[in-house]
Amino acid sequence: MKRALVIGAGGQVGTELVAALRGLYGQENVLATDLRRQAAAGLGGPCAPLDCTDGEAVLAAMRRFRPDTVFHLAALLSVTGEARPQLAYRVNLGGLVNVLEAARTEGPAIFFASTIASFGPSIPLDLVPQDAAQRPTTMYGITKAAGEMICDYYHLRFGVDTRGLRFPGLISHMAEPGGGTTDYAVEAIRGAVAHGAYTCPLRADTQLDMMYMPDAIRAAVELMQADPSRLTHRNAFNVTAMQFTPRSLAKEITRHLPHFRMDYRVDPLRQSIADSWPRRIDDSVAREEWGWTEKYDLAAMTADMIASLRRPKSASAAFPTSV
Ligand code: AKB
Repeated sequence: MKRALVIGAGGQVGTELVAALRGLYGQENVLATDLRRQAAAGLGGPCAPLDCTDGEAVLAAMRRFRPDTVFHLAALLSVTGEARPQLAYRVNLGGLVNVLEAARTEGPAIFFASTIASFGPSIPLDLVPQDAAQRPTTMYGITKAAGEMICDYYHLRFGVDTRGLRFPGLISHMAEPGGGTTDYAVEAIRGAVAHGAYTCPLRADTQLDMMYMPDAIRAAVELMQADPSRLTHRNAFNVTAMQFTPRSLAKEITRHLPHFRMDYRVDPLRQSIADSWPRRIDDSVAREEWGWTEKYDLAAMTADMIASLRRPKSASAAFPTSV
């Protein structure tokens, strides 16, 4: 990888991925694009507005910039996807097909961000294996499960180098998440630092897979750098770093902020989404095929999040420069 195009760069993952890629490959070799012009411009460096549902615009961006790798991150997440299912379908699937079609002629490798939400409640939800049946019940999950298959199709049929990760809930302090069910974890830590309290929309015992953003960024970059001859799977790898419940997260936060209080006002939509997702996925295939390993567990993530949120903004903007 030498030159990367990031689509959906202004989101929670894109913000940190762009910074990491620019640290690795040079500012001028990473083009940040987003539907919202300001979101891409705010990252500094080369940027452009881009709507992934506009196939001609996607093709033109690839022709102009000539990336060898495209990180396709633009998507509506689980809660927003239930509020606007038709839009989620157009952006999450239509946008992906536009990216794959352009890649077919322009040749870059494609990173696809899939999710634990691509699984559904019809399978045992503890230690869900890599190749478990995917029968998601949210529009977000349906678009991501179908997206994985379309990515594999473009690889098998047209030779496009597609690779993807099933991200768990992602926790970060730089850009705020938006529209996800697992966002509660970020909101809880932010709430703890800002006011010592948080009202959680999920039941105290709701266990989900999670990952701290530095691990997620490293996972995406390492997967795209992996030797393709080692990859039996492609779209998409289970990856996880920790599992916790709102109750165990609250307990960990109180080790740093003893007066923190979490109370609960369960949102039925978010709870039903969370109940349809794995309590834990098995990521041993990613560990075997390209050496995935996490660096942050619940304790390390919580300590780093709290320290970063307490630091003045400019000092906390330190990006990883090597993976
Ligand atoms: C969401 O909660 O919708 C996302 C996800 C788990 O993919 N963070």
